Parts: sequence; structure tokens; C-alpha cells
Amino acid sequence: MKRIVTIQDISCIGKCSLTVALPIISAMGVETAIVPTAVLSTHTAFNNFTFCDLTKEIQPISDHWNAENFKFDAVYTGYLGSKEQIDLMASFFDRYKADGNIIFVDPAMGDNGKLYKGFDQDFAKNMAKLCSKADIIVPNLTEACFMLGAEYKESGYDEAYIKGILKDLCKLGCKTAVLTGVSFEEGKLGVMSYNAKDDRFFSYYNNKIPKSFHGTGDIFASTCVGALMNGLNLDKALEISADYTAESIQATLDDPKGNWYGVNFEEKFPYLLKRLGK
Ligand code: PXL
Repeated sequence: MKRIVTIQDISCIGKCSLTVALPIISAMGVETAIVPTAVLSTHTAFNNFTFCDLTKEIQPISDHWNAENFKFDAVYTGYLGSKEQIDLMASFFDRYKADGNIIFVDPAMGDNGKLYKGFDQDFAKNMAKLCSKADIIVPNLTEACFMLGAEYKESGYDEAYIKGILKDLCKLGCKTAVLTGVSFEEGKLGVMSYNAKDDRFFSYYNNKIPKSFHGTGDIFASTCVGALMNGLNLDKALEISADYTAESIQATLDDPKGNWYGVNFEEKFPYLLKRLGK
């Protein structure tokens, strides 16, 4: 069985970060080790959330695992809380990078043109440095623009704008950049990727669901890691991840009791496993 490690916070209620990565990647048949970077009562879209920082645990956990000689087929980072945590992740990558494994960075820090509470431009620049060490990064357009110091366009952009951003992301040093939330056509939304070595773009779209939810970027990224660990190539992994995320959003809208703070991804596990041929 493949083993990955994912490093991000636990938002106890909110269906994001570790509370989606752990169930999704496990359900896909992959051992999922975790390093919780912080415990929050909810994600940061709620008011008055509690926050317990776990930065000081990260290095001791890594040291213990190293002494036990644990290896990982992928190292996947999501929401990180500080520059110090980013620096710790850079060392973590140096220690656990191996031939054939995947360093996967989701620079989760914003959406819709704005950074989440607690982040600033300086944090985005540090995240860009972490991306330089990755095999694959999966920012949305907001995160990409903050990392590059580029102009954010909500809509009305053309393919040249997106291709330029993807190339600039790869110039940071990562091998492949994936941009989520890309739309060139009214009613369509998808992803576009660029592999610098092969100088190759790939894109995939489905129908846009006119409502956005927290945690959907985490669902997309987790599914992508799980699909890659199931032996799919990145193009196929992106298709399945986009479709499963869209299915989960739609299931939430179809549920009269659907929550505002996260999507019904649990309901769509049978769909996800079917897409994997399981
Ligand atoms: O889904 C990204 C995310 C992860 N973790 C925390 C968040 C958010 C988004 O707001 O607040 C704590």
C-alpha cells in the first residue's frame, strides 16, 4: 500500500484541510499519515474560532519518523499558518524527497481575489519559495497572483493571461503548475496545468456551479494526490478531482439541509471509487 503524509491544520468543524484530506485519501486506498499544524474549533470563515498552534511539534515528529526510517510516496502540504511553518516544510521536503516520490504543495491561503484572515503579501512570497521545491503545485488564481505579485482578474481574461501565469509559476522552480478555478467561457469552470520540462499545457472544464464553498480546494487537492497514488497520470487525476469536487458541491446544493461551511463530499465516495475503477 502506498503511504503519503499530509501536513495542514485540523479545523474541527468546517470540512476542510485534514478533515477532508484524511478521509478522502484513505478512502482511495492510500495510507495517510498526518502532521497537524494547528487545531482550530472551526475554519476561519466562522467568527470567534479558537486556535492552538502546533508548530513546536513538527520537527520532533519529523525526527522520530526519520529515526524509524519512514518513507512517503507523496508529501502533501495544505494550509500552513506562519512563515516558521513554511520554513519547517522546506526542511521536511529536503528530508523526505526521494526518487519517484511526489512533493505536492497546495498553497492554500486565499480565494476570490483576497487572502484568508491572518495572511499578507509577505506570507504569499514565502509560500512562493516553498512552491519552488515542489513537483506539483495547485494554487487557485488568487493564490497564484499573490505569489507572483501579478494582477488578479476575476473574469474576462484570455488564455494568454492564464498561460503566462502558469509559466511564471513554473519559473518559481516547481515542475508542474496547476491553476484551479479557471474560466474562459460563461458557465464553464475548470483547471489548466503546465509542465515546464515538456512545455505542455492541459486543461479540463465542467459546468460551473454558481456557488462557492470553503474546503473545495482541499477536496480537489486531496483527490488529486489520491488519484496519483492510484497510478493515474496527472491529466486523468485532474479530471477526476474536478469532477468529484463538482459532484460534491452539487450534492450539497441538492440537500435541503446542506451546510454553508462545507460540502457533502462524504456522500460522493461511491462515485469517486467508481471513477477509480474500485
Ligand atoms: O480550506 C482552506 C482552509 C484550511 N484551513 C483553515 C481555513 C481554510 C480556509 O479558510 O480557514 C483553517
